[in-house]
Amino acid sequence: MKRIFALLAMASVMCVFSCKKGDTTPTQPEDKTPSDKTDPQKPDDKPTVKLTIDGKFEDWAAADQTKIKSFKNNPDSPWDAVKEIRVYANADFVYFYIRYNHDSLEEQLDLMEGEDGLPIRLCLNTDGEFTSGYENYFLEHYDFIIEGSLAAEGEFTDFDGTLHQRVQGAEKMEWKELLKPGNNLVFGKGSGDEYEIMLAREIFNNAVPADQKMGDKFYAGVRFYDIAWGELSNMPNESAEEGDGNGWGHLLEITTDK
Ligand SMILES: [Ca+2]
Ligand SMILES: [Ca+2]
Repeated sequence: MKRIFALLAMASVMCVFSCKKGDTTPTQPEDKTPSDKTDPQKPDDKPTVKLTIDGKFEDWAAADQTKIKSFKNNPDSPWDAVKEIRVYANADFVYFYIRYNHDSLEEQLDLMEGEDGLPIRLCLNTDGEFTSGYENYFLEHYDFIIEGSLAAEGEFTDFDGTLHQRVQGAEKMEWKELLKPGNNLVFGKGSGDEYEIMLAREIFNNAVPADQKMGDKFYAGVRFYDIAWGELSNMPNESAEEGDGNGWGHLLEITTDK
């Protein structure tokens, strides 16, 4: 008899337990629903773009491409030496990616005998005003160039650059040097046909006039030269059959990812 009471008592405890569980079960999924929804959304809302300047380019391929501005060479432009550029900006840095035409790059590196070579100019307009500044090679004027070389003695080297601003000189417009090489403004590495560069916004903004600091939106293009400073390419570019027929394109509009 005791055993029956014990079994009945156990059964009632189990019933209470399972009934309670049954009562609460319908509310549990509802409780969970909001957190289940927000968790997977978080990474979609704010995916991080992580780029490292190491001469490896898997990071660019893995990044959220909607956050990166890219431009592929227009085959009807006067140039073919550079296939693609990409630009990504976060609150601290601006990253540039360059992919050369393999044959053009090989030719340039082969021609370089004990000489520096493969100069580029990063062209920047940071004030949203496009009529002052330098008027050539892009459809918008730009105020700053960062000039440096991507290769020496036939191989890619680390990138270092001088910063110049287009200003009114005593008699004419001229480029005024704001930062010399070794200033840590830019750094870059390359391998194969590709090269990547990182620009430190704080160093740039400390060097330029207060009304031309790099804000959330700015404009960028890249000019490419051969070892004798002949023009290799301008990116972005456009068909030489359109506009003025010189193949100049619009600077890329870059919005900071924050
Ligand atoms: Ca990298
Ligand atoms: Ca301007």
